[in-house]
Amino acid sequence: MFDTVRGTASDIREMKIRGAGRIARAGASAMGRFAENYPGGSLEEFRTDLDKARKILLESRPTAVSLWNGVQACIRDMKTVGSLEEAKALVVRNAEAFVEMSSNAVETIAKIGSKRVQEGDTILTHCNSSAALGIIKEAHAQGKDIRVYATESRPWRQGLLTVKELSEAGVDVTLIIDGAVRSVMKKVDKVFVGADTVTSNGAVINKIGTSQLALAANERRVQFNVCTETYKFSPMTLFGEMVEIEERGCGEVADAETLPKGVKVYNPVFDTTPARYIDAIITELGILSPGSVYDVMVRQLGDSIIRMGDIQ
Ligand code: RI2
Repeated sequence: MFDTVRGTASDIREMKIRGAGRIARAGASAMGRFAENYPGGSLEEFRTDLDKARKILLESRPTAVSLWNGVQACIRDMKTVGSLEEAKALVVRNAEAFVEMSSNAVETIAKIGSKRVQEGDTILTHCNSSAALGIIKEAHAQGKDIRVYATESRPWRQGLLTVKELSEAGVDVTLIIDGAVRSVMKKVDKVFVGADTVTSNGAVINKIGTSQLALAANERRVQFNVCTETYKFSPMTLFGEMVEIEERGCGEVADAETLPKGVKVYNPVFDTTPARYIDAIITELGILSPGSVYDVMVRQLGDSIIRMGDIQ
């Protein structure tokens, strides 16, 4: 019964499915498929099994709140249903609605953010963010003459995906190693990066190294833009929760057998960029300042804000 959900969770854990938006859509779709194929039984049994499916998915990767929001969106209004069939149909509908909303949000961000790109701009991006790349590709499609530097993004080297995607779109793109960021910054007009989670105080958690880009941009007064759907805003942070930064294995960084005995490896996947280094947060709702994230979060939560206090 849980095979498909476990399969998706394992693909997310092993980074076969990656990117904060993609893992959210994959999580929601897995919940939808689970409900659709649920074999039968009572409504109570379904609720229990759905909760188990939800937990399996949420355990796959801890940092990106997009996954949590995508999976949670699928169980919205579950308390209102009176039968198993109604409950299954609701989860399927919720999952489809989330995936559609999420895909539309990325497209809207591309349109809004492209207005921030000007003729002749040199852009720096980090890792592989569909929200950030959507903006760059849209600006290029509008005929703007732009150049892009893309970081390699060790250890997974998602920068190689970025340069492939951008070059296929016809964008002038140059790959740099992560250590070249500060050196290259003198040639850069604007930075566009994605986000895995945005906290209530406007800080952004994104791929390790993002905060170094922000510091180097700040030093040279280069505009630093974060491109993100608002379902990457973390409601838990309103209630004081800290964002867990995922740590992955030593093998991603170095072959343990080739390291001198006793050498340890520390491999954090994300880092935090404080709000003061961020010029704009480009969302599907428009361009926000980091200071307005709190208001958007509260408005989106609406009446459910009281219940959010019960989040474990
Ligand atoms: P989109 C990725 O995380 C990167 O940190 C990227 O900046 C972020 O998700 C947002 O990506 P990972 O899954 O949602 O590669 O914009 O660890 O595609």
